[in-house]
Amino acid sequence: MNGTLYYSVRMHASIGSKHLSGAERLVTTTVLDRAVSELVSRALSKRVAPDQITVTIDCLGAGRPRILKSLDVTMMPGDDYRAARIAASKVLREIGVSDIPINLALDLLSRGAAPSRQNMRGAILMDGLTGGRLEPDQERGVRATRFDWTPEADHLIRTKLAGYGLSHFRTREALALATKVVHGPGVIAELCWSDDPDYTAGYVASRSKGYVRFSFLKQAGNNRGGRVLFIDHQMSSIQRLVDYLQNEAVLIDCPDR
Ligand code: WAQ
Ligand code: MG
Repeated sequence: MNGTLYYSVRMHASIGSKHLSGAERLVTTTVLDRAVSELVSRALSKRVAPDQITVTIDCLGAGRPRILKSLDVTMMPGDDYRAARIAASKVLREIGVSDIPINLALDLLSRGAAPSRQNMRGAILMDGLTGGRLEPDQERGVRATRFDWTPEADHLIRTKLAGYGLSHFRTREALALATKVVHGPGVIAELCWSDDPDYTAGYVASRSKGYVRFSFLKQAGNNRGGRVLFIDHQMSSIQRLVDYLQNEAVLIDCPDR
């Protein structure tokens, strides 16, 4: 063996042409088969059985991934999603996002952000000043891949989040994704809530404020959700950001190590 090899593992499950679930991992050879089987179990854990599960494995070679420290988590409790959206807007404004993009983002995520009014599979890239859409494909969006916790941090973050009463895999994965994306070139902030009707939590993330988590950013039973990355108006190369989100391998470490 010539050093540790890293693999990107992506799972996508669908029913007909409809997206059902997806997830990504970044692991070394020794845990590759376990990562694959965990992702397949995930695809099978939905209430409906998928028609198709695609698992794509790409060997990224022996280059060491970039290491980023996890964002700190701040909890914003409260079960009124309207109040939470106002509070989330305030956080975004403090980070430097303008009102037009904030309101547009909330509106798009509430109604299904794709032109077909479906949820998108990836994220919207939005100009943080004008609200202009910057992602190359507005139906699909841009998916962040090639990120994961380091094996040590994966263990620590489970314990740490469990201390806040947060044991769902979604929180751990969203925190890793948010940590990667807010370090992308030109990214000011991210807004996200799940498209899963049973999962009402969401967050605003940024390098300065960390991961600000709201228990309710939508009503229970609502199946609309998504992700918006707010981009610096001065950012000249969206392609550089897309390349970072899709291709740069990033491992997330815990802050207190
Ligand atoms: N890259 C970019 N966008 C994505 C990705 C990705 N890898 N995965 C999902 N999305 C987009 C897509 O539009 C989905 O419809 C939307 O995000 C929501 O995805 O407890 O579970 O997997 O603190 O439903 C946030 C709160 C949960 C977690 C987010 O997202 C917590 C969540 P879901
Ligand atoms: Mg989902």
